[in-house]
Amino acid sequence: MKITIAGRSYDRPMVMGILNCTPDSFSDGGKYLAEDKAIEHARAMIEDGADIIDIGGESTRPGSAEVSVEEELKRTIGPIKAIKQELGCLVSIDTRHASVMAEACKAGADLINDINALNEPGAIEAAVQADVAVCLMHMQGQPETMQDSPRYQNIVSEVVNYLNKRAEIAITAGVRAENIILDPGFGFGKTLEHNFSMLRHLEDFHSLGYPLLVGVSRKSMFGKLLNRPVDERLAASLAGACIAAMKGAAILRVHDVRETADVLKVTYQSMDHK
Ligand code: PT1
Repeated sequence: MKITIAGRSYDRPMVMGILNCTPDSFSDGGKYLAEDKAIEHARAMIEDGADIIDIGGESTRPGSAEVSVEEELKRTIGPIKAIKQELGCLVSIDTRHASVMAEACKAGADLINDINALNEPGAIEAAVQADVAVCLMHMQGQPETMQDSPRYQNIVSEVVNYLNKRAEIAITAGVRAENIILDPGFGFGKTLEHNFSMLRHLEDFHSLGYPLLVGVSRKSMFGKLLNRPVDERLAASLAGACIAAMKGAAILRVHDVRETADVLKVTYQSMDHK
């Protein structure tokens, strides 16, 4: 599916490189060192083939506790400005907080990536005001406890219906349909079976007519299936990226940009789309 972000159009799957601006990602050398390292990492990902840099100041992995908005702003706004200025690439802000969305877009962010699908009061208004691309993701529960006992009658139809509802609500409030991207939310309140059902039936998410973003990189769905620690999930993550691309995903959110870019080029070249 053709996708346009900030006036740039793509008909092949895009690579979104993950840039964690959380203190555990960098040694504690103070704000400026952290910012330098963030830019350096972003530059390396662009050289490796990333189309978008996804900047996040709050970990949302299972078990993570919330951080304050002030802290999130401190961690993300500097890097967004610097990366836009120095690298000129597409930048995405990974946040659930309306004020972070607004500040990030003022600083130059081209995409709002919200794991909470614009549910925070003020978030829809921030997205309307910024008029940037916005990714709506499905999550059951909240990161701290979402893996305790995920439950669905029918995982695929429930997630499809939820995303459809959130897209409708956003559009009614003034978000332009062309700006909407949907994400099933792999690992967010889902068991191994739930995650693989969603991957198996990824085509069903196209019925809504929006581009899909998929984030499976290094996730515990692979760790559980293969009994591998997080630093030994590259092959599994690449298989996941290939499958998602073959099933029409528009954006892959990944840690291993260079390897994924190769996989996506081969996958795209082999696909029946031209
Ligand atoms: C995602 C995503 C994200 N994932 C979007 N944004 C994370 N749009 C952060 C595990 O099971 O998939 N889509 N932002 C990271 N979250 C997780 C969740 C990391 C689960 C790891 C797991 O290991």
